[in-house]
This record gives sequence, structure tokens and C-alpha cells, in this order.
Amino acid sequence: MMKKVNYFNSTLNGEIHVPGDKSISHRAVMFGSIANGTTTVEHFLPGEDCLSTISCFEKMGVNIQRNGESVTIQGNGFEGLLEPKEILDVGNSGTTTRLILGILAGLPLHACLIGDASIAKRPMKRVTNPLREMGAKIDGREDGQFTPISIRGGSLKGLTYQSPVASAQVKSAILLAGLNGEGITTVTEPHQSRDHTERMLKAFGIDVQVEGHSVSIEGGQSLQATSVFVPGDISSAAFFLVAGAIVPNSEIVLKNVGINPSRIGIIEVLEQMGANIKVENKREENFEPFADLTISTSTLKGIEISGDVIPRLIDEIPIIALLATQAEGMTVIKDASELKVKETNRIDTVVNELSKLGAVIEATDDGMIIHGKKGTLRGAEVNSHGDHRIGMMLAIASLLSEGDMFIEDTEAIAVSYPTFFEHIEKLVK
Ligand code: SPQ
Repeated sequence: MMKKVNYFNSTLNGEIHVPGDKSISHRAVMFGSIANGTTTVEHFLPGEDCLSTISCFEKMGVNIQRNGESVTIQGNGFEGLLEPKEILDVGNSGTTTRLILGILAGLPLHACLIGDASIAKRPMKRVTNPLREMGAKIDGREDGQFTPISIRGGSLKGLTYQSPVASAQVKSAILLAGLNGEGITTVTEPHQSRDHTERMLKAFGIDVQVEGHSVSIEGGQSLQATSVFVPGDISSAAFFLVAGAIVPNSEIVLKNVGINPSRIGIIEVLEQMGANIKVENKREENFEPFADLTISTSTLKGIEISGDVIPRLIDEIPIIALLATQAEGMTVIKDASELKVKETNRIDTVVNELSKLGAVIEATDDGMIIHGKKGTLRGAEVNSHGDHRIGMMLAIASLLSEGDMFIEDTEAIAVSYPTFFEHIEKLVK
């Protein structure tokens, strides 16, 4: 669907609660499904990706009741999962695909996974290869690189794995398989990726050892059901953090946003660029910290974003690119070639779509260079290309773009932020 928006010359003021964290919502359903007992989840994200996860576990016989943002899962341990009679449809969700493969790797079941056109292009050997090394039988298009993928699990041996990429999905898939492996499974990453799996497994009673960038787990442990509160998603909050900083005369308060240290690269970048951002009321539940964030219109300067911080803000790079167009000077983003294997090639889509608005931005092999303050952006016909984060970035860009903006394929936004446009409307004055 093509959506016409024109928010030019508006200000943004007020308070919102962004929806629940997508990574944590997925894990709550998955871990609840393999735990013993009844798990309850509050402030679950009812986005399409997490609904795909629910539907996959329902197809494996798990009783899951959802009432809006509250979910109850009756888990019967790993053994409670049944061989699915139907194909598991993972929709647009990389997290669902890769973590389910890890869960199924150690079970004596056969399952087939399929997703949408974007999932069909995302690399899966990063998980299928180590899971095969542990003993799972996996086949799929191009030798298990792409969906459709079929898996027949079985007895696994523990693995010591040095991951070539910092990826929470790779780490999580291997650790989940390791729960059914013989002995100890250790995953070491080049940089730390988000650690929601480690934190939530602890909440479900699992002993997880973390040392530097290595995480280890001993096979044979079982998960005990618990209650999970899902904090607001910092990756969703990021769109309004940036909007509050770049739209004149604005101030936005974002309540209960997750501030897990492995996710707060966006706050670090905003602070380094000179933004007025406050983090208040810090609290923690189930080992996940959250806080209230306040952002107001700021004078920004360009910076270099590279190295260790990249995994802490990988999903925020599209909106950071827009932020950089409003900063004084140049912003250089490096070491981010993982962007090429997300819902779209996010280096190319960001550069192409922002260029249509008149931004001065170049793609590099592992990131992009953005030249800030090169004149007012102008409305144009743009396209999310089915990528929720690109769609939201373009809608925020319309706040600073003169004239009408026509955004193709805004439906994609429902993957992670179904109430996104309602929240813009609530804040726009
Ligand atoms: O689930 P999916 O499609 O991979 O979603 C994205 C997103 O932008 O929402 C990436 F495209 O987030 C990933 C994130 O990039 C979610 C995730 C997780 O929940 O474990 C981890 C990151 O990916 P990776 O490859 O670093 O593991």
C-alpha cells in the first residue's frame, strides 16, 4: 500500500509507551514453549514477526493463549514439542527461523521452514553449518543456505564454536541446541551481540556462563516456567529518539524502554553527537533493565560509528543515517557489512531512498558516509522495499521534508511496530 504523508513543519511533543521488545517477545514465547509449566508474558509485542513465532509453536502442539499484549504458554519441556504436520511459516522473521532451528536440532522430529521473499534471501548456513556439526540433519536450498529448509534433529554433541560474525541469532541457535547436546557448548563472538538469550535463560533457571565474548551452557538442563515482563523496544524507541532530536521545538518522553547494555548504541551515538537525552527511573525485571527516556531538539555534530558499537545499534543504522543528515559535518559508518543481509540490503536501501529526498549520502563496502546539513529534504516517492525499519525511517524523514511524501509498502511496519503511525499522530502538534 502506498501511504501519503506530510508532516513538514510539525513539532513533536508528548509521551508514548513504545511496544514490547521484539527480540525479548520472541524468546519469551520460545522459552515458554520448551519450559515445564505455565509461562506468562506481559507487554508482549503483537507484531507480525512475533505472531509468526507463536504460530510455529502452536503447530508443534504448544497451547498458547494471547489476549492483546498478554500471553500464556503451557510448556511441557522440549519433549512436549510435537512433530509439526504442517510447514512452519516464519513470515519475515530471521529470529524465528534461526532460533527455531536451534531448538529443533536436538529433537527427534522432522520439520520444514519457509518464509517470505525476503527471508528466502537471508543466509542460513551461519546456523545450519554449526548445527550440522553438532549432529542435526539439515537440508535446504543451496545446501542449507536458504529457505525452504528442512531439519531432522537427533542426539547432539556439545560444540566449541568461534563465530565469524557477531550475531545474537547464531549464538542463540547454537546455545539452544547445546541444551540438548552432550557436554558443554561454548560460542565465542568477535564482538558482543545482544544478550537477551543469556539473560532470559537465567530467568528460566538455566546456568549460563559468560566470560568476555564467550557464552557456555551445559547440556541436559531443563527450563522452568516463569513470568516475563517485556520492556519497550529500544529499536522502536530509536525512531522517536531521532525524531525528537531533529524536529524543531520538540520534546518526547518514552516510557519503560529497554536499556540492556548490548542494545544501547543508539543512546551512545546520540550523546556523542550532542543530543539532549535523559535516561531516568532505571529499573530491572527478569535481568532486563529499562528506563524512561526524554529527548528534545538538539544541535548535532557528525561522528564516526565503527567497531564494537556496531552490534549494539545494528538495527538502528537506517534511522541513524537520517539523524546524520541533520548534523553539522560528516558521519562515517564502518564495520557494518551485516546490514547487507537484513530484511533488505540496508546499505543500498538507505542510500537509495534517502538520496531520493535530496540527502547527500554514499554507500561504502561496509557502511555509508553521510554529509550533514546539505539543505532541506524534499518529499518524494519512496519505498520501504518490505523492510519495516526503512518504512519507519522514511516516515520520520517526512517530518523534515518539504512537500508530500509517498511511501510504498508501509504494511511492512507491522512486523515490529503495528501502532507506529498512531504514535506519530499522537505526538504531532
Ligand atoms: O528477526 P530479524 O528479521 O533478523 O530482525 C532484525 C530487525 O531489524 O528487526 C534484523 F533484520 O533484528 C535482528 C537483529 O539484527 C534481531 C536479533 C535477535 O532478536 O536475535 C538479532 C539481530 O540479528 P543478528 O544477525 O545480529 O543476530
